[in-house]
Amino acid sequence: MERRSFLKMSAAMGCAATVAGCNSSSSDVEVAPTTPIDPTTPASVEKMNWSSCLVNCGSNCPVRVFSKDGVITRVESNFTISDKYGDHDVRACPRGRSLRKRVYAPDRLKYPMKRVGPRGAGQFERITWDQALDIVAEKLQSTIDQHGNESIHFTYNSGARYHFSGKQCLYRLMNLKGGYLNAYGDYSWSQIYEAASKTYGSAGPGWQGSSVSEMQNSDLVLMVGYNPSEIRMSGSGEAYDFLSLKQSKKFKTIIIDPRYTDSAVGKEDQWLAIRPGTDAALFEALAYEWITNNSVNQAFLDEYCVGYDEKTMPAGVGYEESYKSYILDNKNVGELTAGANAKTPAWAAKITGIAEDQIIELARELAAAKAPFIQIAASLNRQAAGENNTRAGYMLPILLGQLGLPGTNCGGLCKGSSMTAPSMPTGDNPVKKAISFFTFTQAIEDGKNMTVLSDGVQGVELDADGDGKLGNDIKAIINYGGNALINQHSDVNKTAEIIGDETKCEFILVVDNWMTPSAKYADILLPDVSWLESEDLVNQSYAAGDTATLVQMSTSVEPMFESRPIYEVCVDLAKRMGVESEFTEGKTRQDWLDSFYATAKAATPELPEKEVMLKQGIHRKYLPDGSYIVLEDFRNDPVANPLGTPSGKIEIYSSALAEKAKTWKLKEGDVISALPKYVPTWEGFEDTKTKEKYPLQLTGYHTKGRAHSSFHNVPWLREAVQDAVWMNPIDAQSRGLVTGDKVQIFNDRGTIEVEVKVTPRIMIGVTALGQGAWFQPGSSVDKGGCLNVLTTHRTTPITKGNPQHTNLVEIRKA
Ligand SMILES: Nc1nc2c(c(=O)[nH]1)N[C@H]1C(S)=C(S)[C@@H](COP(=O)(O)OP(=O)(O)OC[C@H]3O[C@@H](n4cnc5c(=O)[nH]c(N)nc54)[C@H](O)[C@@H]3O)O[C@H]1N2
Ligand SMILES: Nc1nc2c(c(=O)[nH]1)N[C@H]1C(S)=C(S)[C@@H](COP(=O)(O)OP(=O)(O)OC[C@H]3O[C@@H](n4cnc5c(=O)[nH]c(N)nc54)[C@H](O)[C@@H]3O)O[C@H]1N2
Ligand SMILES: [Mo]
Repeated sequence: MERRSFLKMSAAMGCAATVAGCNSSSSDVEVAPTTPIDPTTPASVEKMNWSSCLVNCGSNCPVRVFSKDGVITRVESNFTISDKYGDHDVRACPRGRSLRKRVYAPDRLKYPMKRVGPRGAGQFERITWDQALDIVAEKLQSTIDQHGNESIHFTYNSGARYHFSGKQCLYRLMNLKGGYLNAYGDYSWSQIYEAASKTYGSAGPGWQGSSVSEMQNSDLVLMVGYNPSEIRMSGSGEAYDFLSLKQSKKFKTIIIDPRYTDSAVGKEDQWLAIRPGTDAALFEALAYEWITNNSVNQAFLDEYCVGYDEKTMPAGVGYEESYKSYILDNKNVGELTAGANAKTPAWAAKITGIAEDQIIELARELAAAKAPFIQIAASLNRQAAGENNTRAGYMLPILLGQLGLPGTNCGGLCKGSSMTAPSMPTGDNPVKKAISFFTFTQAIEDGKNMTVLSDGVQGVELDADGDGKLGNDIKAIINYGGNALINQHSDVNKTAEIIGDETKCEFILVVDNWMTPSAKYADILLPDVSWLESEDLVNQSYAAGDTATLVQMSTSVEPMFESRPIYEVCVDLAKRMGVESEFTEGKTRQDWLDSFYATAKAATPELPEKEVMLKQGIHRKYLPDGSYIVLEDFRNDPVANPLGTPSGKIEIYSSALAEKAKTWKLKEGDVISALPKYVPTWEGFEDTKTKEKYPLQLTGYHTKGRAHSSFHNVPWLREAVQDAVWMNPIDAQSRGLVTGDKVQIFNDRGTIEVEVKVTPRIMIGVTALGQGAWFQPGSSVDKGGCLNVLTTHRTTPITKGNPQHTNLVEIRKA
């Protein structure tokens, strides 16, 4: 790069010469931080490009990027249309609006780098692109030759939702080279997928329930852990839909959450504080009330479901294994008397912390509602018994027969509207073996001995004893656009040990924009371009609520320093690895982009020509496919439209799970059950043994100030949203803590230091911390405040997923 433009960019970045990843050049980069831009500067002297905030919050918001002489001056959101709901702008939240700070962050990666110190220490030296790509190609090839394709693994990554030049390019390259070890599931919804597919026959109804718009036809919206105001913040997003519909005052809202969230704060009709991980006990008590008061929808249960009572049990399974018998703890058909272990409101009150009379009242209100809209949020699936929690939640609409009808939801997450924008085709992975995304650390340590029945390995041959082994370890990792190599994965201290050992995983490639905690573990670290330096056509992502969008991104500024788009990097790697023509299919970068645009236009004919889109930036449509009622077809005609379950019906009793319960090898305390059940778990409220040492429950949440770990390096956002652990005044008083105190949160896995926020917005005995702060290695106390120092590698029982909201801790003054 020319020295002049390097200095200009360094100036824009306020580059601190000592920051890792920013230190390779001489001290001539020590310049004053960015001069503030006069907000009255007329736009006419600036250039404006459309771009998009491609973070994983569920919406890819459009942003307008203003620049002058090749330097970004400001970022604004979309305000071109109107504020009328349904015809509204799609305005980015403060994250999207702070993108200038992120592009010019001092820890921006500038050059390809090679590790020189111990792995994880963050010591690198600058190398050329040719040197870097030679090493990467050689390492990948030699790993394939020595250990096989199944020893190469991609860690989970959701940080850059590009369609063209993103992670798909790397998957495509590796598929052309014989593939890699697959991962199934994800940190967001693994246990939901399992719960929904066992109950409804596909994962769809779980992560795609009814659209938010159906709330208009509801009289009671029950939000169990659902917090749109903090997790769906975009201008097109569910928060805006929810609040706009809420203003119509047609429906009552009841929120069940350990925290008094922003979705509540005065707008809710009722907040019921619940202990994390105990929702299933509440659901069972509601079931008890409905069964004993004859308010279950018996006709619906008889016609549409399997396993409620003696009438619909699978062949050979008796009433005593039915849901009704379980709830009543009564083995006699037709009797409503409660056994000693009946799931009564009094029983559930002790577990959940919700008073008995409030549970009874909630049962009454839900039963009386004409069209209850029930959403069981993903936070319940990120608990130690996540699969059972979620299945138990689906029982609410099922027992009431309130699904497939206007204004109702099956318990799933709201379906977002969508318009098609194609992505780089990845091709098929020739390797069929797969591990749960969450067990990659185990597969590095001892993948060879991971099995189907113990560890949920998929796609392997079964031995004579009916089990099958993965048979190999992970030897190389590709980490693109993700921070789950360490920061977003659990038990950071243990993870650091595993990935820090070069004899186990022999090669780690990281591609990112910033010197993140995961980037520090790279052997080769490659600098990607940022969103604002990229051209792409992206859609609304996966959870943009009722407004679908297409956004035409164009490059606002040239790629900074030596950063390069991953598409180009993959072409160069493909050349080195002998698959260039297969990779490019003879197309240029522009050919790909043009063909993607043509495909998008074919799917959405009213999309203007690209020239027009470059100027207007966004094409949007409110409910392009109308309002969606989940399982409507099945409800209308269950014979013509059977579900994908073995019985074709809603499976309250799952024979597939009954079989797994018999055959799978589980850790002590783990439960797989044919019926959805409340399970008292390790490090849950009822784990009295661990509570002797660590008496406080600690749940994570997705904070407004970041998306996961993304945007942690934007000081504006750190100021706007405090990273503090929430604690009830009663718990604080007994520990002598006041708001603003530095505290240490600790358990057997580690200690972190953060501030405390003392607030009645969290229930007694429970604490909560926003996840995603960056781990700061090097001392026994993580001063970065990364929640995952405290979380465990132990998996959920069925999907071997992430129970990251289940933790017991103690807190003391630092
Ligand atoms: N304790 C706890 N842990 C959790 C969760 C929790 O609730 N509690 N939530 C989990 C969930 S649901 C998820 S989805 C995961 C998310 O985990 P990740 O998918 O790892 O998400 P991020 O932390 O946002 O990391 C995204 C990375 O992408 C990088 N990036 C951004 N833009 C670009 C780009 O243009 N190019 C490249 N190459 N890189 C880019 C960012 O710098 C960042 O390092 O975290 C999980 N971890
Ligand atoms: N601002 C922001 N938005 C995001 C993200 C982000 O990082 N930041 N991440 C995005 C991604 S990838 C995902 S997967 C989603 C995650 O979406 P969710 O999984 O729904 O988000 P969480 O914040 O983990 O949990 C939501 C609420 O559940 C509560 N909660 C925790 N445990 C329990 C429990 O056991 N029972 C009940 N009833 N409530 C509980 C928390 O206090 C929190 O208020 O958010 C997306 N949106
Ligand atoms: Mo997620």
